[in-house]
Amino acid sequence: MTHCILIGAPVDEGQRRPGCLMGPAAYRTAGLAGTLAALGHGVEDRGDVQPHGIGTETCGNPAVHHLPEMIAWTRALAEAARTAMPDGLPIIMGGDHSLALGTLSGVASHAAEAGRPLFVIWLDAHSDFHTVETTTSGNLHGTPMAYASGLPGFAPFPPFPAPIPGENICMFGIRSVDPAEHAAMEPTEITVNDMRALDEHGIVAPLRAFLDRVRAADGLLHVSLDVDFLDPSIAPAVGTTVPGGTTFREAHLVMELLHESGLVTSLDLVELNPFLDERGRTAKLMVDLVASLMGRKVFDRPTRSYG
Ligand code: 6HN
Ligand code: MN
Ligand code: MN
Ligand code: MN
Repeated sequence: MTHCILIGAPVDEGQRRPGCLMGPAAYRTAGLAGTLAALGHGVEDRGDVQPHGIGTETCGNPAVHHLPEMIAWTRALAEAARTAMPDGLPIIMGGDHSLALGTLSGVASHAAEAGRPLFVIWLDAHSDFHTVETTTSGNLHGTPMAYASGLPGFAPFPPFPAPIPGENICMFGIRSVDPAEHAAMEPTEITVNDMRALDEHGIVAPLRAFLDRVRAADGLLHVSLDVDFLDPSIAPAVGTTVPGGTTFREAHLVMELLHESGLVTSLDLVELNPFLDERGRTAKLMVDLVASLMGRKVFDRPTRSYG
């Protein structure tokens, strides 16, 4: 049994399609807390985080919008994640992916304090490896993985507390990378399992290989699940749909393997835009994926195969 700590992060300022701020309410409406409790877990809902002390910071890239708001969100969410870590498994209900600027900061601070290495699994159509300087959309939800890697180009933000080495980062589902992101990732040791690689090798072998490394290093493992990891045909409630995403079973299988590993120590649920949903189906799918991550089985005894 795990103590699950739900944290609402109604962040909408990292992109331009209003609606992600309704995400936390949609997860509550779709029954996330009850689903976790039914699996035997403890559940505590700490409510929604709010940004405080929004400043007047600016940067040299005119495309960037809502910079002071994002810096305030980053501080507030870093604190919420850092203080939740010793108490259980934080599940951050977003909110767009810029919230990970904060949650990764908080989790990295905690890992440094605990003297354990931090590993990240990034489940996304996108690599989110822009800096404040390179983003052409100006949407800061496209930046958290570069921030957490300690890249320069985040000047108005607080320095990332304990940059995560590329060897400790593994991406799955990738199928949209901008040229500047590609150039920035090129010299790193980040494992990018793009959809081409998953088509050829499947998702199991690369995921198991990474989990083995987390276990060997006694690492903490943060999972960041972007709705657009999933194919838009099963998960329409997202502003940045990209065709050719993971299937229903591929996504559940990732969650089931993560559960069996017993290694996950924090989770972001990001980019759900309930305004774009169809009768709550994407919110419900995301809740069901969390259920698989937290131990719901397709069948509750070993599967027998008949040959
Ligand atoms: N996400 N690379 C594009 C941009 O605008 O920088 C898309 C970013 C998507 C962000 O997946 O959270
Ligand atoms: Mn993302
Ligand atoms: Mn994405
Ligand atoms: Mn390359």
